[in-house]
Amino acid sequence: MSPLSFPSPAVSVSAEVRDAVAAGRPVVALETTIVTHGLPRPENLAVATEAESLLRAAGVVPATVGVVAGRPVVGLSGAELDRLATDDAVTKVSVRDLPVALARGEHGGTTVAATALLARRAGIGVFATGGLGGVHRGAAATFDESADLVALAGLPILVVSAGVKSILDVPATLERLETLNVTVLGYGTDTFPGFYVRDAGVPVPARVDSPEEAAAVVAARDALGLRSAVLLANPVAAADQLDVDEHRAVLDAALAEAADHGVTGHDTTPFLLDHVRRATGGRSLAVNVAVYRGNVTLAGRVAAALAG
Ligand code: PSU
Ligand code: MN
Repeated sequence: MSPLSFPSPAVSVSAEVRDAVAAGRPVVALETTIVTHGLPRPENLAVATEAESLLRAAGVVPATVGVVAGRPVVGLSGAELDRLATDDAVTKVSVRDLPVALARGEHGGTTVAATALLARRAGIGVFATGGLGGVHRGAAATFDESADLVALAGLPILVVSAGVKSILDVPATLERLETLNVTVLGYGTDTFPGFYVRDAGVPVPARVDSPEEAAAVVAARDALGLRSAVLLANPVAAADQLDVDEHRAVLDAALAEAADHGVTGHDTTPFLLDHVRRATGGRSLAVNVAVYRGNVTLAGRVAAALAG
């Protein structure tokens, strides 16, 4: 068994989430790096709260995950979510950061990797995010690859994501997902989505066209005893995507400016995303929110299909 999926008593699970998991009712986990580091205030809290409301309206229990004063929580209260969204001293917590955040009593927004780990510990099988982390451009020299990919290799969860942002190396990300035994499904598409745009130009290994088909793949994985994730790649609605030519031009300009300024390492992603946000007059933010809503809604439908 992967060390990532070893049962742990250290996780605080809300009564609502615990009861729903125990009764086999649909539950969807939500991450908080999108709240603490992905979206600006005050949209961050509004988007996180709306995601929970969308799930509740569909009869699904939301389980927002984060670290509050050194406590890993699955099913944050409204007050806890508010605190993560507004406190200035909140760190970005991936799996390697969890021990430090816990030992020091810190607040943390959990990445896909850390959220999936904690959600699995609480028995949750479905998780919605905006964009998964992936392989960075230039990773052959820098080794900069998100821990999200490795985490998904050892956690039997289904993650709904709009692919990965095209600031990453999309073909390399799909190659790594293959190596890591992550089952990748395109939702109503034959090509992997590029977050802001429906099509990143790389084929997906398999396509499903309904929540029930996705749920059947999860059930087959579980019947086999496989411990790896299913990634359900859900493209943004055509009406909501960034204009494809604008997207390409903005991305090229952002990459060129990053190279000009000698931006490297962990500064690269914030630099590129900030450039994209400014260059699109804030439209990238609207796309980000539309992407997230779509993924949360689809995750709720898959969770319902699995529970039913
Ligand atoms: N991609 C996005 N928005 C995000 C993230 C990724 O489009 O907010 C966040 C997610 O929480 C993801 C994390 O798990 O960044 C990946 O960070 P890193 O590449 O440092 O592992
Ligand atoms: Mn990194």
